Amino acid sequence: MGGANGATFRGGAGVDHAANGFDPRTLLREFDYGTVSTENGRTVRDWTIRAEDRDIEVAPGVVFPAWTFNGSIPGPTLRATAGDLMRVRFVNDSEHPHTMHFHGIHPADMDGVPMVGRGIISPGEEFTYVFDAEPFGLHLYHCHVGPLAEHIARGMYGTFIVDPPGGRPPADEMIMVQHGYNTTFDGEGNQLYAVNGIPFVYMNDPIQVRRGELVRIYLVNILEYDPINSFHLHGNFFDYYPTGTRLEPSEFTDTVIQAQGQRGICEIRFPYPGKFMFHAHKSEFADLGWMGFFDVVDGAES
Ligand SMILES: [Cu+2]
Repeated sequence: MGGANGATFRGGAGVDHAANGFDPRTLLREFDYGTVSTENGRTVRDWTIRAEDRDIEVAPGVVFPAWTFNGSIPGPTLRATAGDLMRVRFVNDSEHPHTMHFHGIHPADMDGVPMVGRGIISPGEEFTYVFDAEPFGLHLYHCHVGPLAEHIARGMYGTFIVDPPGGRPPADEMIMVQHGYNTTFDGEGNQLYAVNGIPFVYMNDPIQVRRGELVRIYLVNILEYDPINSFHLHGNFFDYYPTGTRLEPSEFTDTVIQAQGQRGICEIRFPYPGKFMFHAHKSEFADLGWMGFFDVVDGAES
């Protein structure tokens, strides 16, 4: 491929998802509600998350020595309802010290940072983080061990969604975690950019959505070394709910900018069928992996 399409792998070969042990096409719509039980009349959700060192093929032939939560980049999307008790057992099966630091509202000793509460979880050790699911919205979790930039850039992040009481209107829901790979390990920018683990994956396999159906994207920026990222949608506009902690949108737009750690919810309906591109509006990030397509199709509601 060349000419206007560029000498690039964006429309070419993919990576071996099976060998990687995770598939961004599945991860897109995968929400982990945990093991549910009731204690004293209250809903309790339990998860076990393992830190694992893993070699991941991030582009054809490019293997990145990642540090992960449960073997995938990003880690699993945990999901609860406001007021639930969240109990996350963290097992460090990595050769490096790590923590799980959760955003949201919780006591200091559950913050997952060095020298507070249980602090650093050494290789072979474990700790269970327990906290209330609040406030409702979209939140990050990530490792908080120094050098922090490297622990994050290696892949140690994920999201958790706290649904409002009564939930949100029915929609085709998906998670998009914006991130990158500093494959030279010089801490100077990134060589690859992606959403949900693999550059260009939704170019090679467009995300199929239904015409007229509400699409809800949980959008997060955890890109390291480059502080600002963005999401731009072609041929359409969407409602934007910063952090997802209010039920009224703050903006009707086709582009949102997120600094590192920022997140929000985008709600879209596609009036026209066909392929619609989405990408970082920083063109360099798009050219290096952060771009994809929605494929809007007519069809019966499932
Ligand atoms: Cu770490």
